[in-house]
Amino acid sequence: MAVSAPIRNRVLKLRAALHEHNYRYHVLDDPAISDAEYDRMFGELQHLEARYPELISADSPTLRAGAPPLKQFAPVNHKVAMLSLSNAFDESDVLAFDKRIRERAEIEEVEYVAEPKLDGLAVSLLYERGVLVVGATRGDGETGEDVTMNIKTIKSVPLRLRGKNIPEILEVRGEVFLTHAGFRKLNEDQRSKAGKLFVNPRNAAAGSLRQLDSRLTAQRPLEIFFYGVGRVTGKIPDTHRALLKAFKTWGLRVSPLADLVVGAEGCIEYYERIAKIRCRLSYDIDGVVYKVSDMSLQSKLGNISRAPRWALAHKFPAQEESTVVQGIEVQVGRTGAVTPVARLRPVFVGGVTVSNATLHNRREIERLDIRVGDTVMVRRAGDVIPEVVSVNTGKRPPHTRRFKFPDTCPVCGSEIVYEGEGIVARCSGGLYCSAQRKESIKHFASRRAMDIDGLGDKIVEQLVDKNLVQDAADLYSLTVEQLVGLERLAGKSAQNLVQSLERSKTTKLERFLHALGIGQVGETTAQQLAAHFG
Ligand code: 5U1
Repeated sequence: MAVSAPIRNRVLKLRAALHEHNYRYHVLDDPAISDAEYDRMFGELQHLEARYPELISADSPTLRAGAPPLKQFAPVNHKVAMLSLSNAFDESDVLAFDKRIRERAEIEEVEYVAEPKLDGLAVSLLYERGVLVVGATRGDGETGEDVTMNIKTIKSVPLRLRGKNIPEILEVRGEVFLTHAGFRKLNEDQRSKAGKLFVNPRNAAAGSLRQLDSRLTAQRPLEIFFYGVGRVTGKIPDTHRALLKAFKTWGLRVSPLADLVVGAEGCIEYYERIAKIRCRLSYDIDGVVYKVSDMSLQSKLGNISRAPRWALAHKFPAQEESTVVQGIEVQVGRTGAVTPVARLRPVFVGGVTVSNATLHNRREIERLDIRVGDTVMVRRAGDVIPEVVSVNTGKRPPHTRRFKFPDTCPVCGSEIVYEGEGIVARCSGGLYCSAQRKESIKHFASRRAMDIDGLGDKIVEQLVDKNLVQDAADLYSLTVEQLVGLERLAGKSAQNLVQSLERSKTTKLERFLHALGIGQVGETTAQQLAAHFG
């Protein structure tokens, strides 16, 4: 029996509404309804399509839930090769790139579109008359894999384009990625079901996109930004900048950080601007990309081997590098927290030389099964403390031993107790433990607390080791005579330190409260207490 007109209309209405809300949520970042309302409409459409399968269409939002597993991915031949990018590692490479273009084009100044280079997975999406028909991985650039069902589960991928002037055949290219939060959530889910943990967001995105069962991909919080075109029949805008604008109106999400810059100078300024905010972005980037904006100039410049002459990836210093673990120790903090630390063969990563990396806690050591002698991947992102992200067990030397977390504090010998479901280890020695005493005095003297000029970490350590101070209060009885004997405190410096200590007595109540290091009283609480009690 034919499906009645009201039901057919209801299905069409639900589909149109879900497309619209998806666009508003993922592309405009301006949702108009609650998640619960969206889920209700989605459920209703799923129910109607299950009841009336003849109403299912290739662009139905219900496809985002995934489909039964495939046996293997079919190959997809990229009619226009998916090129890679030439790399620049310093400013001279960028100057040379801009110079080459100016000379070839015989122009004085070039406009570029600059945008972050996502550390994800390049994909190609083919739209025919506005409907998504094929989604493919890059593969070797000539032939990729057909991951259409998986691509359709990505909520920010439009299944049907919107707006005007859409070319009949439009192949768009972009990068699939996971945000840091998405990556963490995915690994938490994996851990809770004892599944394999992913090393980084890029690997997790790649693993998710290459799932034969798209219902699993649907559960992975994959995202996408679009940045270019492949095969196109019909007219597209004549600058890259206008193309990205058109993408947005068609429902294709583009990086909100894409910008027009002029000349090599503009490119380098952009690089520095993005490098500054890189650590605050919610996803990984490994550089920025510059593209000549004028499309006719792009065609004129053409390609050189596998990369276009009109584009350049300007890379950031690597945030991950491999090195060897030379030791594993535990450190005792101000509150007694015992943190395992890997001592590393020094390695240049994230722009600095790193020789220590945190191993966070006992559970992390168990997860990594890190051992002395292991080759590990170290990550340093922004100002975050360097950490070990993975162990290459294939390179493990023979006769290594599992690290055993100590039962007693390596500094004072007190028992180590466990909190937070046995994950957080704490030395029970309190101020009996010289490590805790040293750290609490360092905190007391620190810039945001009492701000005692000249009382550096090395001096605090000597003061405690030589029993000249037991706690912060003792600092105020120190004399120049006692101090001059210490390393790094010759003559005038000892006098200056005594003066700094004297000066620190006139401070704000909130600083003093913060300096005491009372549990749960951080800077903000200290300010509130001071404001309340005056
Ligand atoms: N942001 C961005 N990433 N990325 C990667 N743009 C960009 N362009 C690429 C690649 C491989 O290729 C161009 C040749 C389109």
